[in-house]
Amino acid sequence: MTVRKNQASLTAPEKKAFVDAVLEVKRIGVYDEFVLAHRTRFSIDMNTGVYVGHFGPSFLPWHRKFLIDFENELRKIDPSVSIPYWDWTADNTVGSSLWAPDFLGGTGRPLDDQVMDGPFAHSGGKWTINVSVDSRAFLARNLAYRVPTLPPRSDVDAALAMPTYDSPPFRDGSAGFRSALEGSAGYMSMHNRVHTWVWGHMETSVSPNDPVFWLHHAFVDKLWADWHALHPTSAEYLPAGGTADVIDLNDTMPPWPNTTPQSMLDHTPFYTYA
Ligand SMILES: [Cu+2]
Repeated sequence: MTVRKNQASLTAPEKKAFVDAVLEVKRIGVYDEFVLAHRTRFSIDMNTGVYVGHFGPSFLPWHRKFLIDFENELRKIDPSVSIPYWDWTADNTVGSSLWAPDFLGGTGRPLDDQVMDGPFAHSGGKWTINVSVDSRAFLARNLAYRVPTLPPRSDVDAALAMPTYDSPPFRDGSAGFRSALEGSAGYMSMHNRVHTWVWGHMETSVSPNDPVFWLHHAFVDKLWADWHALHPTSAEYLPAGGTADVIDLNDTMPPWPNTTPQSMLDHTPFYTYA
């Protein structure tokens, strides 16, 4: 049984087990396949106008499947591990235990944003950036640099209160829950704002190079589940069919051959939230 927990409530051994599993998935080369898959998808999303992983309704089911696949790789290493979630409305400072050296390490140094402590510091020898968009071999962050604050709970509650999942034209800025959660006001709101707040690799198409990517998206995923619980009679996903250049409910989502939004609506066969 896979139970995803709030990262703030993890015990020291649970943190170590998660970190060790991530480092092992990295060591065997599988981690970088995920970074590459995200970069590839982001590039197609940006350049073709066919929005699958980002900027459209399938943002949520695409990332749900992406996290399930990654979690399965972690659990091949250690079946006790699951992806924790980071509630960035609560643990919203640079001093959060999330950024301590026994977990993800802290912000980057002023010179070049290089993360200098924790298990993912380049100097530790276990975390070289191989799939990138520039020449940096080290993990980079600059917490609270580009935008000083993380999204407030009031923004999350306002999104959760919206009764409609998504609406035409099913793109960036469409009315409804999905777009509000993804960040309809551009790179300074909601899910997008969190990427910007972390900065460094998290602000690029190779954002999964920073392990906080998984914790961020686990919380975004939990908010989708929370939204459904608040609106049990709303369509859990839209559009239902026949929409050009948009992933409809029963369309397959690349790169997977058999994964549709419909197949991702119920997360409970895969994991539950503590
Ligand atoms: Cu993201």
